[in-house]
Amino acid sequence: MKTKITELLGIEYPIIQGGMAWVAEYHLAAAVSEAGGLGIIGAGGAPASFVREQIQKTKELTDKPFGVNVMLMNPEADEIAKVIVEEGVQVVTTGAGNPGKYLASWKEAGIKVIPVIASVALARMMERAGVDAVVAEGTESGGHIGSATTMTLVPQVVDAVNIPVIAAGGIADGRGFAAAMMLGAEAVQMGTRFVVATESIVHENYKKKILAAKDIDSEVTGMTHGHPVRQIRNNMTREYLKLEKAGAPFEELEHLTLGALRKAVVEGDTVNGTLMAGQIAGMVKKEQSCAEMIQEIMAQAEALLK
Ligand code: TUI
Repeated sequence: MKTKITELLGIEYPIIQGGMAWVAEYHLAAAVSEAGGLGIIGAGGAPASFVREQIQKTKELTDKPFGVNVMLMNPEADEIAKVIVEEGVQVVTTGAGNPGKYLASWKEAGIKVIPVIASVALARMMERAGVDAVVAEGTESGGHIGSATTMTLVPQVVDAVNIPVIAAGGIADGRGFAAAMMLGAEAVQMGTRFVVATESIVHENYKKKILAAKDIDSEVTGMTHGHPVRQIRNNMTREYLKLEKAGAPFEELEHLTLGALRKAVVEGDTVNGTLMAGQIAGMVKKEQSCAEMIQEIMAQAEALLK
């Protein structure tokens, strides 16, 4: 399927893998790119040296284009921005902030820059700053989120900008893909479904929680201090929300989340770990290879779009 995004990025299918912190490491990124989508390494909160290693390992596994996601709250974001240029990465996505200060150096290096945005205002600002496309991410997504739904955000962003728009949030099969195209998107970005991919290094316990999740099993923590994060309900979210309701200061809550995503992904702690996942987790029912997922989604979408 040809779209403005497959043309821009030189990929076969308009499916992009979300740059999920801890989860989106080189095995997953390489597998998605090899399957014809765009794999992305999620820099998350990692140091720049780790991101460089991840890029080099991805290059060993695939000759196809792949990207790096820069989580802009990372204290080493400046160094990571440089590593991306030095390593000749072809595509950058950004999250949790405004990437304005890095755009000039990335564009000069010929990198395709695609910020993840959660509002029309930021999409417009990014277009004026010269980015190549935007990911419009709805509140159905896992992790750090905005407040607009995918259904409302995508068409409003499509109307507001002339650059291609990639839809994210609540998409995990061919129906969601086709719906995104109807809203004017040129591609989709998926996270939650790829968390349970065979090639995903996420702990089995975490994968099982996604596979067992129902439609209303996620919770949003951190709403009161401006960093809302969607994750599967567990002891962690219950404790967090109790403290948040009681007016606990940001520092105390931050202490609680500190390292909790790593705990879930690496150690498989589903009780006190942060199980980031989108609302579509309720529909993700089987572990498959990235290639199987992409083929299945494309076949279903193509049949529907006909
Ligand atoms: O970034 C994401 N999702 C993420 S980042 C992440 S790591 C993390 N862990 C714990 C706490 C916080 C983060 C987990 N999931 N998605 C892209 C995204 N960006 N969603 C929303 C935004 C966003 C929000 C505000 C982008 C820009 C923005 O404002 C920018 C500004 O300064 O105006």
